[in-house]
Amino acid sequence: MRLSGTGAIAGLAAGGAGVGASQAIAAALPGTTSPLIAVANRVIDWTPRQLKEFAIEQFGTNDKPVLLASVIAGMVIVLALVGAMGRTVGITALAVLVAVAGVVVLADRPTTDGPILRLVPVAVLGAIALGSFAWLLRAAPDTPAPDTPAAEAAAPPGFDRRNFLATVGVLGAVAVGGTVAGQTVLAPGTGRSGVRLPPPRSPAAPLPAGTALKLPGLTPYITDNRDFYRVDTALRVPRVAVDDYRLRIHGLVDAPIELSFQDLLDLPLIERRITLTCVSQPVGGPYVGNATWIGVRTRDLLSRVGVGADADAVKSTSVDGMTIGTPLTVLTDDRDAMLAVAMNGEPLPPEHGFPVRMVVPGLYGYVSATKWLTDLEVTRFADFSAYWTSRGYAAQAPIKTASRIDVPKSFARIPAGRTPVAGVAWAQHRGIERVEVRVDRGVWQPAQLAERDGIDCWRQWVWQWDATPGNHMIEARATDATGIPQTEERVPIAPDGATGWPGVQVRVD
Ligand SMILES: Nc1nc2c(c(=O)[nH]1)N[C@H]1C(S)=C(S)[C@@H](COP(=O)(O)O)O[C@H]1N2
Ligand SMILES: [Mo]
Repeated sequence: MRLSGTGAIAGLAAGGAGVGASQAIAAALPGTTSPLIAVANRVIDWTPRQLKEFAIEQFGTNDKPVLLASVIAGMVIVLALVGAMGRTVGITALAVLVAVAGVVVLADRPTTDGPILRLVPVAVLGAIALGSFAWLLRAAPDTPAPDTPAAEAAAPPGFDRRNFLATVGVLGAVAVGGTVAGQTVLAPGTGRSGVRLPPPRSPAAPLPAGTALKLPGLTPYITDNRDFYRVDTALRVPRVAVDDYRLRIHGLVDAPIELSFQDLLDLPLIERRITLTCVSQPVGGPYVGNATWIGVRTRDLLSRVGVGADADAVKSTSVDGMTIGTPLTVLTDDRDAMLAVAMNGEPLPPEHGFPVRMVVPGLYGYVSATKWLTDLEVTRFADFSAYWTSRGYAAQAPIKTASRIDVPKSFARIPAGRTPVAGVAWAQHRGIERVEVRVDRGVWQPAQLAERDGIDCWRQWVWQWDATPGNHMIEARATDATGIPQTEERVPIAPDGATGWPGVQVRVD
């Protein structure tokens, strides 16, 4: 088959306009689903775990833009190819693609809305893409006959190049305009700026003096919201309107309840500093942060619904369909696990779970920190498999004792003489008791620890080193307050968290 450049342009413009229009409609009409996002979600779900881990490691918080860009690049290639196959084949192939997108939309992560409404954007996409493609190529022959002169093949009789390009221009404007409008003016409001947080009934203990060593390059003791790591599978940050927010608590309980956002704010609020860590944190990695959270104790909520005797887990679900399994014990003991509504003094930022997320001291995020939370089901571990558990991760995952060297940076060049080696160490809900440092596999030296601020938070540490010229390897190891050391053994992040001593290589002049 000969491929036609005119057809490729027509396919791209027609498909692009369809996608742009569908993006605008999906944003403007609540309850509808964007086909582009549904397809990209499917790509995330089907991506093998190792590739996801690779993406998180390579792109970190930028893994979503990278994925979306790949999906769009793939779409551009497919549309151009489909168009290049000419009018008849192209129309058929486009129709098949639109039908597949429709199936993907229907199979997308759960929403409460009916199938007809959800299919509106993909239906509009199909109508625009097929209609404008057929219109653009109305005068072009399917495939130029092999003996057609080149000039004639490019511009067959009846084909008006100027008209063609003008139509392509209009379609391009729909593609870009629709996508941008869907992302901006048409995006629904969440009511976040109107949220008034009541003062917590049980405020956090005052921050002890000396929790922060104030060394240049050392991670701040409290992580700013905008610097806080972000890890999730949400391609687009879910936008939950506070007024529509409902939290269901049900399952093996005496009396299921449904609460609005205001209902939660009206309950006694607690304020606590808690360090979160991702299981994807490689040794020395960035996926750990410390914040002040305000929320409702899960213990209060669970005692209100009355938990059945045979339950041992809570399965939480987010608006974007993430499922997370958490042991009932950690949600009902005295560790102050909470449904958080505020982070560092403001309503949760959208990326960190607005309006409500779970925060549990001592457990990795994937088994505890459900963002955009809407459903708590009291159940048994034997009766369900949560998102990451189905992908080879452990069902239960307490945070392992760990430390990180922030200063000096790896491969730094530093002058000889006295120089600080410093970092953070964490072992949430057990507390950090000791950090040691060694140079070139020499004797372990005790580091000085910053003031302790409860066992649920990380601790900064520093060790003064008399650096001598040459290349050196600095390592650190922490020990928690129960005596569990950070092990030297290197294990990967799956199934329940990486271990190993962090090390930095430096050159002293
Ligand atoms: N809805 C939802 N909640 C989620 C996740 C997710 O993918 N979706 N990821 C979890 C993981 S793996 C971690 S480590 C924490 C990260 O929280 P943060 O992004 O606020 O740092 O959120 C948890 N909650
Ligand atoms: Mo995580």
